[in-house]
Amino acid sequence: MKLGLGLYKHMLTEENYAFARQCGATHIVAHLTDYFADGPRLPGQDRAGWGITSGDREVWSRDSLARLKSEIEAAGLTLAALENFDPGLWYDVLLGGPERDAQLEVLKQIVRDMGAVGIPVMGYNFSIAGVAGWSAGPFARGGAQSVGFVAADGRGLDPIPNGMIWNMTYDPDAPEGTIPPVDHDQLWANLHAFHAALMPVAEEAGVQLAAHPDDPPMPTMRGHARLIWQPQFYDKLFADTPSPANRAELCIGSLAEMSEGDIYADVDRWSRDGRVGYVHLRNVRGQVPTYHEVFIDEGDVDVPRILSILHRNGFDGVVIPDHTPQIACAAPWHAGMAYALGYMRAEFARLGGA
Ligand SMILES: [Mn+2]
Repeated sequence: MKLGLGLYKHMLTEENYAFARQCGATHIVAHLTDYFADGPRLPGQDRAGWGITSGDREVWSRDSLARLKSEIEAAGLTLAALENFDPGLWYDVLLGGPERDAQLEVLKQIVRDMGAVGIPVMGYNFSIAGVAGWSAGPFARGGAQSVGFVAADGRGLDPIPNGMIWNMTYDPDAPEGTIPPVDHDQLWANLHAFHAALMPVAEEAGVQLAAHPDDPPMPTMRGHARLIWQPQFYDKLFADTPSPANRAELCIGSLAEMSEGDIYADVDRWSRDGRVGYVHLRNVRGQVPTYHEVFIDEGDVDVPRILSILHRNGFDGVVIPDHTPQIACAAPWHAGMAYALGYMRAEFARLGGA
């Protein structure tokens, strides 16, 4: 296994590459869409969404990807994956809308370019509402600021305005009103169309497409169906599209928040079957309908046991800390990440330098 760090677009800087290396990470997972553009902040603080996306295609061009890869390599790191398509590039793939075919062609070219440049994994979240309904508070050890979900709060139930998807506005001039609800059958049909178009291209390009589970894992959010809101839906996703390129962006925290399943047996099965693209690692206390994110060494998940299972099954991909509580200091995001990376590095050493 390899230790990695995820960086948002505005954080893809020399200083953060040095930070990653100094914490012992060898790999980077890069976000290319400019959410949280005003700086690292607690996701979910802004109920109006994560910003406007221009759907900038140039950022995803072969030249831009090659530049990013060499910049990261010059810093002594490896670019392991890209995380999340820009909502502006695939909203009608998620919605099954009129631009779907044209957008699928764009996504295919991105995957071909990733393969040509040598970026082996594309992480995606096939979700219309995206992250929603979080509240922030002193939920982690010592009153560290973190996020949680309490369904009874009733937060995050408002319908999604036109021109918005996955928490981002792709059309600021969209007419008043809300987008029509998508049910489970439609959402799975939209996923199958995406897989049918992309998976053969991904296989040929040597790129894995890695699906993130729903966060929060509720059956619906903001009136829209969720896709992977119980562990059995990962099994369905793999069974429906058996391609070896069909992988999980395995988010341990989101899985722990689900009300069904045995997380250790599930991770064992998926890693034995070669279904793990890369791993998001974090801890959580509780599960839907009420849970709170906590530090990696508190909460319900036996993190060393998860890492032991992945190691035993020969998983040789990248594990990154997912979001962490904010540590009270001048650099709360960095301190939170440094804490999680140090913990993970010690666990890797325990496993024999996994
Ligand atoms: Mn995650």
